[in-house]
Amino acid sequence: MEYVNIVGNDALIIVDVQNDFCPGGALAVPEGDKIVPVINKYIEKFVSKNAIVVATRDWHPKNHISFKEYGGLWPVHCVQNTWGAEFHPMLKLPKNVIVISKAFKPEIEAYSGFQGTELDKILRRNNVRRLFVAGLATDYCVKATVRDALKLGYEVYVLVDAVKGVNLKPKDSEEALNEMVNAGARLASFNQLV
Ligand code: VGL
Ligand code: ZN
Repeated sequence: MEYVNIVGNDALIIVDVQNDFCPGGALAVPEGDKIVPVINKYIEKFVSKNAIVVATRDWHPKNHISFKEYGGLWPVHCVQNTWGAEFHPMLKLPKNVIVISKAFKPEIEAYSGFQGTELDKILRRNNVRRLFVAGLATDYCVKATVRDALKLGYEVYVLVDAVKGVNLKPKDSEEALNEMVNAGARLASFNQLV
């Protein structure tokens, strides 16, 4: 097993761990909340190394294009300043977490945390080269974020024990992980990080 030593300019990217993507929410990922305690362990590890913690959030206006009534695929979810858009209550984000809101314009869908945001600029400013990606959903926003990160030149680790997928089709998450690896991502789990 390959070990990965976390250092101060590494970044943990927590994708969309919001109420609406967890059981009880409008677009629940099955068992989406099960990853929360695992992500909390990663947060502790990254904080202990003085590394960077980023949390992205889906942050839609009420009339967002991704909603069914506006021609999109999804039920209304993650509407700005509602309970559904809040981070899961058990997620222990550190005080200095960097929150990145995305897909906040009515006409623009953004699965990736990089699309239409300052994420790349902020990471560059902090000399970040390696990203460790956790969160929801493996087959949508996690995949899109990882693919953009690789295109932008980051080294990317997908934290396989800290992601969960929607699986509209049963194998979507598995295929998403394969696609990410084929695009250059590495897979890692908690016991590999030191
Ligand atoms: C997401 C569907 C719609 C995600 C966001 O965070 O994966 N999925 N909006
Ligand atoms: Zn969305």
